[in-house]
Amino acid sequence: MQTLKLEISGMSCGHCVKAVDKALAQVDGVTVQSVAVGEATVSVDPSRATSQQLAEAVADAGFQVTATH
Ligand SMILES: [Cu+2]
Repeated sequence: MQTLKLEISGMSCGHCVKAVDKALAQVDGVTVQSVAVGEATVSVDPSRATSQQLAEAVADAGFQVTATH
């Protein structure tokens, strides 16, 4: 498992946190560790999920991943 920290723009409140949490949790191979306004930390199985898939899931929820590290 690999730990990734995502920087996310467009988040402003607890509803955003919940929406991002839900979006990331739905990606196969991802375990959400924590989500706060502007950032999320996840554990990823690199053979099942890519950072691109994480960015797409966040984008589908209406937010934007600005950096992954
Ligand atoms: Cu919000």
